[in-house]
Amino acid sequence: MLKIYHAPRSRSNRAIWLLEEMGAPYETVSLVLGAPKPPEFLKHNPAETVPLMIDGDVVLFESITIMEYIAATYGPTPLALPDDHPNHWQYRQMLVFGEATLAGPLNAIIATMFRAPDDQKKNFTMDAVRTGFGKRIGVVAQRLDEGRYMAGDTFTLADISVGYGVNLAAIDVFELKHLIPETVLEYLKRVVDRPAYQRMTQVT
Ligand SMILES: N[C@@H](CCC(=O)N[C@@H](CS)C(=O)NCC(=O)O)C(=O)O
Repeated sequence: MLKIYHAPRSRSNRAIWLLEEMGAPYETVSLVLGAPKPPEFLKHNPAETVPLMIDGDVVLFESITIMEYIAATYGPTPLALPDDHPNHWQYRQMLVFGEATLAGPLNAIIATMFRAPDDQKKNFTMDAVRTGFGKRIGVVAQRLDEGRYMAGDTFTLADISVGYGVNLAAIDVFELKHLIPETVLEYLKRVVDRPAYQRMTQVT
């Protein structure tokens, strides 16, 4: 059975959220972020980042690729827009954007806040990431001028990708929430209210 190495609130949420949306079978191995990883995990992902997925011979450790694999292997699903869909390229772009441009840079804020010495917690990188986030969230707001979701009026993998990033940024301690436009906060509520998201939050 498809196995996800999962730490609650980490990017493994994306994989489990999608599996719950699709009703596909899976099992999890619980991890704690920041704690030592088991040897079989390190063998497959020396970067030590979560998630890791193992499905037979297929081993993947990028959350967006894991979602694409799940949709392709356990679909078809309307959550993945096919190549000939008019919104396909917008869908693909926002799927990548959610991690590469939106959530990825937030790792610098998390590491600095929780791991930097006190005299290094306020630095150029923190300011640069915050300023960058303020611009990048504008892309999400612009998409919502065009439709209810990131690739039109239907919920797709791109919303799991971007929704995870917005939800992470909205955690009060990161001091980014004030940069998120009201329309994006309403969008966030729409996506996290989904029953599959709620079931995902119960997975430990
Ligand atoms: N691009 C990767 C990023 C993975 C990532 O940064 N995961 C975080 C948890 S959400 C992590 O493992 N952080 C610990 C670390 O970087 O050492 C993905 O989307 O899967």
